[in-house]
Amino acid sequence: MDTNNNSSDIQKTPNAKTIGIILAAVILVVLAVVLIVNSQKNKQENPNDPNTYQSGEVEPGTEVEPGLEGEELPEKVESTITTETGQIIPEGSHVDVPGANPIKGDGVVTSVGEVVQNDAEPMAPEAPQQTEALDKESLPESVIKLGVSAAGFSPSSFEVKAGAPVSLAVSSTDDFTHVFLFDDPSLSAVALGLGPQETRAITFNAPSQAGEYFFHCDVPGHAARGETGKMIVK
Ligand SMILES: [Cu+2]
Repeated sequence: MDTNNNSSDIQKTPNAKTIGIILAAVILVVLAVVLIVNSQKNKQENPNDPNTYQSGEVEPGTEVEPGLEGEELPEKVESTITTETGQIIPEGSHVDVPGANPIKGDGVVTSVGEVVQNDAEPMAPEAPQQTEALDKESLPESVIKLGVSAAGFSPSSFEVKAGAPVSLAVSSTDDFTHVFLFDDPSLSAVALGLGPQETRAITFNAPSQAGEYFFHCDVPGHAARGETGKMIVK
């Protein structure tokens, strides 16, 4: 009998040990899970923590505080609108001709709202942009329209108001390529390259200085045969 009791005691002891080990393991697993859940919660609660910050987007309506001087500022985000033709322009501006520069207030600006530079490299982002080829019949009344052919510019002069926005369209009226260009380097970016029978337009700020600004066709030989004219700034 004793031996039987003893043998059952011997069997019980290892069972209790095993249960203890399992319990300890379970507690460790629960602790680990609690730690992981806590660290996840921390990430969600502190999105500004540089270690957990993931999105570079600024929520609409969030005001971006200007940084201290010398600190790199986030790129200025200008509010934009989209025109009927799908052109993205600064809010509060409009275009005279689709594809030309927007006019905001009383000045011509770039697509990001900066004042356009008449003396920039032609086609540089800060330069007034020539439009794609367009239908000259679709141009509004307010646009100044010139034709150019081997016979010269027609009309060969036009008037603008000093400092005011000007939309100018030039058409090739023969079967040749022509290039509209001002003589004065201060207007080097106000240029149009035209294929045969093509019309393109450009919107720019007239010079603030009154006077006569001569232009010509820059295709070799064309100015010499009379493709010249002048813009009168008043
Ligand atoms: Cu020409």
